[in-house]
Amino acid sequence: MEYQTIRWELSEGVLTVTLNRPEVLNAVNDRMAEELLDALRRAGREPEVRSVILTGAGRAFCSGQDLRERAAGEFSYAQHIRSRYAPVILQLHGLEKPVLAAVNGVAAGAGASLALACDLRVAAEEASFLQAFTRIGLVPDSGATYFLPRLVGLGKAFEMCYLAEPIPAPEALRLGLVNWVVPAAELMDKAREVARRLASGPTRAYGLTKRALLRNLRSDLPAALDYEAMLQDAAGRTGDHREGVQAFLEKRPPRYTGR
Ligand code: LHQ
Repeated sequence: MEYQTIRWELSEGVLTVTLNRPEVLNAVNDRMAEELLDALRRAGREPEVRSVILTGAGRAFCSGQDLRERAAGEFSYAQHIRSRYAPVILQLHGLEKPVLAAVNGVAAGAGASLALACDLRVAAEEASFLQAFTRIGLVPDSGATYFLPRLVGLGKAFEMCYLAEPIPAPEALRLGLVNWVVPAAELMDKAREVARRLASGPTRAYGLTKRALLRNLRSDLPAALDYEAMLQDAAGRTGDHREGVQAFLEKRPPRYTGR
C-alpha cells in the first residue's frame, strides 16, 4: 500500500510511523486509519522492525477524528469506530514489539487514545493530552475508557473526561500518563535513543513480556503465575536467551538478534 497520510521510515531496527496531515493537526480520516492499520500490520510481520515510534508531523501529535470528513451524526459511529479505530488500537496493543509514542504536541480525542495504546510515551514539554470527546457531546472512545483509569486512576480519568481540559506534559508526567518529558528539540532524539535500545534487545522476550503484562491485568495471582511460566518456556527456547546467558558468563555485552 502506498502511504499518503503517514510516513514509514525504518532505520537500525526502529520503525518510525509519522501521522502526516499537519494542516489539520493530523486528524484521522478514513485513509489515515487504513494506512495506519496497514503499517502496524507490516511492523508485526517484518522481522527487521524491532521497535516502533508513533509520532505526528508539525505542531500536533493527532487531533482525533477528522471532523470535516463527514457531517456529524450522518453515519453510524459504532460501525465507524469498529471498522476504523478498534482494529488500529488492537493492532498497536497486540503488536509484540515495543511501541513508543513520541507526543510532539496536542493529542486530542482518538488521537490521545492512539498515544495511550502505545507501551511507552515520551512527550515534548509543549505537548498536551485532551479528552476532547465530551466537548462535542461524545463519549471517550478508541480505548480511552480502558487505558485512562489504568494509567491515572478512576478519579483523574473522570476529571479528564468530564472537564475535557488539556493536561500539559509536566502534569501528565506526574500522573504517570507519560514516561518522559523533554524539550521539543530533543523529543525525537530521546524517542530514538529509547527505541534503538529496545530494537537491540531480546525482541521475543519483550513481546512475551507485553503479552504477560497485558493479560495479567485481568488475572488472579495463580493464573498470572501459570501464564508467566508458560511464556517463560517460549522465551527460554530463543537464541537471544542463550546469547544473554553466554554473554553474562563471558562478562561481555549481549548481541541480540531478535530470534
Ligand atoms: C481539525 C481537527 C479535527 C478536522 C483540528 N478535524 N480538522 C471517532 C469516530 C466517530 C465519530 C467521532 O469521533 C471519534 C473519535 C474522536 O476523535 S472525537 C474527537 C475529535 N477531535 C476533537 O474534537 C478535537 C478537535 N480539535 C480541537 O479541539 C483543536 O483543534 C485542538 C484543541 C486539538 C487544537 O487547537 P488549536 O491549537 O487552537 O488549533 P486549531 O483548532 O486552530 O486547529 C488548526 C487547524 O486544524 C484548523 O483548521 P484551519 O483551516 O482553521 O487552520 C482546525 O479546524 C483543524 N483541525 N482538529 N479533529
